[in-house]
Amino acid sequence: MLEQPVRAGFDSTGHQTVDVTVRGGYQPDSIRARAGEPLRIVFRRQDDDACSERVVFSSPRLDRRLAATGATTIDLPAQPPGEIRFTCGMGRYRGRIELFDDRQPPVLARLRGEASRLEEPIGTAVVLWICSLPLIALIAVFALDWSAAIAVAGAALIAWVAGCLWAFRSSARPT
Ligand SMILES: [Cu+2]
Repeated sequence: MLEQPVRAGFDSTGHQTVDVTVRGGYQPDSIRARAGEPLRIVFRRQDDDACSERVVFSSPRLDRRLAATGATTIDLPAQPPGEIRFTCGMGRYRGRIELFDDRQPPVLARLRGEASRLEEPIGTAVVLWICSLPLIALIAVFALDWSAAIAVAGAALIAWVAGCLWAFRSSARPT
């Protein structure tokens, strides 16, 4: 039975940390924490059930005795994104830690930002180009042959895109 995940916080010294009460189970039993940073878990026993005596982590493989009174601090080294499970010695108390990565690969993030920046001017340019096609067709009928008309249409598309990129860039305000 899993509760809503509890997000690990940061203590005054900058350690990623979370408190877990041990009483008939782990509270919270579902934790979200940032991958790639050490995680400090402070267990506090509030019962003397045999299940509260030990805590076993799946990865890194750790088996620790919990002090009968007061707090037991367990420091997990930085881990890649994924899931860590922790249980009592016989697997009756259960908890899980979800390690998430909140950083995007920089190249991907930059490409995405660039794409969303270009979307508007290029969309506008294509609409303007389609609107100008009848005019180009009209000119083609009277003055040019069809291969020349296609070249003119291509040049018009390039001109619209360049013009819109320039117009949007010069109107964009720095934020
Ligand atoms: Cu147990």
